[in-house]
Amino acid sequence: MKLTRKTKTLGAALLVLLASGMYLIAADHIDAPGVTGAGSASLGSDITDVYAFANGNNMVFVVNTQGLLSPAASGSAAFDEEVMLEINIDNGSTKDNIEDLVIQATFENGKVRVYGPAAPVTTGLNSTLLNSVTVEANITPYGQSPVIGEQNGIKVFAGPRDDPFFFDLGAYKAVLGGTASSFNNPGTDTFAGTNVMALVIEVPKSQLGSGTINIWATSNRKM
Ligand SMILES: [Ca+2]
Ligand SMILES: [Ca+2]
Repeated sequence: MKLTRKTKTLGAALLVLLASGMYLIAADHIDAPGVTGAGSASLGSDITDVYAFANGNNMVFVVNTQGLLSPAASGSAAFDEEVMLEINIDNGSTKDNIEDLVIQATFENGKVRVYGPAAPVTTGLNSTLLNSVTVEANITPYGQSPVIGEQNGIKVFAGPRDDPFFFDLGAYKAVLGGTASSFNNPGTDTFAGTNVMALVIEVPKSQLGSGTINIWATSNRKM
C-alpha cells in the first residue's frame, strides 16, 4: 500500500535527548480549510501536537489529532481509516533530517495497528506501509478505561483524551493587541474541556539507535 502525505508535517523537528524530559516545540490545532474545512473528511489527518519523552528505558511518542473536540463530539469521534500516522526518527551521527526509522499506525474496525520501528520503505513526502504489525490494540471508547496493547516490548494506546496542551489565547491576543504586556500566572487554559484523538506508542530505547534522535510526525492519506 502506498500512502501520500496530504497534510502538514509538524513544523519543526523535535530534538529529543534520550535521557531528558518532555519537549514541546509547536502546537497547531486547526489546519487550513483545505484540510479541515466544513464537511471535510480529512479532519483525521489534522495533527495538533507531537510529544516525546523518556520513561525509564523506553521512549514514549504521542501524536494527537482532531483538536478542539467538545465532550459532546468526543463520543462519536473516530480515527480516519484512510489515514496512517507516521513517527519519523532521524538517528545516528549525521542528523540529516531524513528518517532512518519509522513507526506507523493505522486504524481499522475499532483497532489500532502499529508497524515498526523499522527502516522506511520510502522516505520524504510519501510513505509506504511496512509489512508486519508489531502491536495492536482495541481503540479505547470515550470515557472508558484505557486499553493498552503490548507485544514485542512495544505498547500502544489510541482513543480520545483530554488535550494536554495549555495555551492562553485571550492573553496572547491581548499582548499582540497591546492591551497587556505579559501573560498571567496562572493563565487561562483555552483548551480546557476539549479533547483530542490520541495515539501513544512506547518503545524500548534500544530499538531506536544510540544517542539523540530527531523526530517528526506526518499524517498520510491513502492513495
Ligand atoms: Ca537520518
Ligand atoms: Ca516518512
